[in-house]
Amino acid sequence: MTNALNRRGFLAAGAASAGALAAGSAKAANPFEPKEWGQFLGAGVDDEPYGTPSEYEAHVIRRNVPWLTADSVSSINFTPLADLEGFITPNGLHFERHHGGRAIVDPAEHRLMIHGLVDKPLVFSLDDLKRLPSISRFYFIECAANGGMEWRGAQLNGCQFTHGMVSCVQYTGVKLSTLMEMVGAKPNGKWVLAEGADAAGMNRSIPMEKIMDDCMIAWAQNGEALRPGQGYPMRLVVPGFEGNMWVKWIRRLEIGDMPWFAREETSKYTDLLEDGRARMFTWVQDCNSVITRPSPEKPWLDRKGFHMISGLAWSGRGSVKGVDISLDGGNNWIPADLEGPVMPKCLTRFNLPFDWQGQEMLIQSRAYDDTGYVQPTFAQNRAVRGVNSIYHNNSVHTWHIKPDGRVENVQLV
Ligand SMILES: Nc1nc2c(c(=O)[nH]1)N[C@H]1C(S)=C(S)[C@@H](COP(=O)(O)O)O[C@H]1N2
Ligand SMILES: [Mo]
Repeated sequence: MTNALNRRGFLAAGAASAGALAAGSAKAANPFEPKEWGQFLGAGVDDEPYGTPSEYEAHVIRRNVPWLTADSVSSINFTPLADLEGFITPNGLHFERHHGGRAIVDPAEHRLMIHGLVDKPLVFSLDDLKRLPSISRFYFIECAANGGMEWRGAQLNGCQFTHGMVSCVQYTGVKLSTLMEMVGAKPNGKWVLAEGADAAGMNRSIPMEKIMDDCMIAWAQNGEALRPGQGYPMRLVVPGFEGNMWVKWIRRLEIGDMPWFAREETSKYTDLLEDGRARMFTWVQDCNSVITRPSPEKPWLDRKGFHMISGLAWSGRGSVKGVDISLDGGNNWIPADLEGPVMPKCLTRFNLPFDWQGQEMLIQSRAYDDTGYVQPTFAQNRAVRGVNSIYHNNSVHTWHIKPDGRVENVQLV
């Protein structure tokens, strides 16, 4: 029933499609004809002290949706998932979500204070933190509103907009358990209020259990200092939990015996149900996935034959265990290959070689994690949640592949 290929079949189909390219493309009639760049000396090594992408990659940028928010200061931009390879998000393409704009913080003047139910309140500079034992870990971060526009129906034509509020980098920083040990957090200190130094003064209550488990104060991502948009000089990393709790430009951690819900963002980050009640404390980002190629941005226009169906899966509860692909709107499923390393609370790439002969298809990916949780359909999510939600949409997503190779965002009811 399918044209999914095993490794051997893919090699045969791949060879055929490479041959067809050389013969069929007029532009590349003689690929060995001398080119300008082979005849003149290039720029020297002092030309660009901090490297930037090729000018031919100028379309690979973050984008925002102007009608989504009242202004661009309290707004969001999206990672161009369709153009990325592997599972790491380059720093310049990491999505940004600010409530009060991007703060420019001088690290020499910035401090992190830890106080409240502690034996010894402490104030740390960036240099103080960097002297402590540090770790480097790969984690995804996802805004709770990722996919939120899709609750009532297919909206924007592109996986950048349907799923681009997720990014994944390697963070370097100090474990919060180390800092809690230094200040001597008291046994009745069950909650931690995290507060940012930006104009929004973002703050969230986080259970001490999570803080001690795997939270970090990070000062670097992907090997270099955090970018200003990601909270330079330091941010809170709350692996697997909604992005809103990952306070940027973090300046204060207060330890208390009760949460501060009434005065902070938790009251806003809830999911309004049909009957008017709200679903709260939905901190974990449940298992989710998206096919990034083909997608509206990466249509299969150019040719029939071998293609790679490729995408990203993640789970805030642990590791991605598997991803199944449907080519017929969810009736039949084929297991995709996971591309290692597969790490907990981290993006995982999946691939499925495919021989496309111009057939119309409704393609979907459905991920499951190592807790046994399976990504639900829109119908399953709506049965429990209704359509008033903004947050936490992890429904199985559908791309409609047209006979001419164009790809459209659709929803099946
Ligand atoms: N201080 C501060 N921290 C913040 C925010 C903010 O506006 N101010 N936005 C939060 C939200 S809603 C999200 S989704 C993440 C986004 O992190 P990013 O901009 O690095 O992608 O940061 C969180 N931390
Ligand atoms: Mo967010």
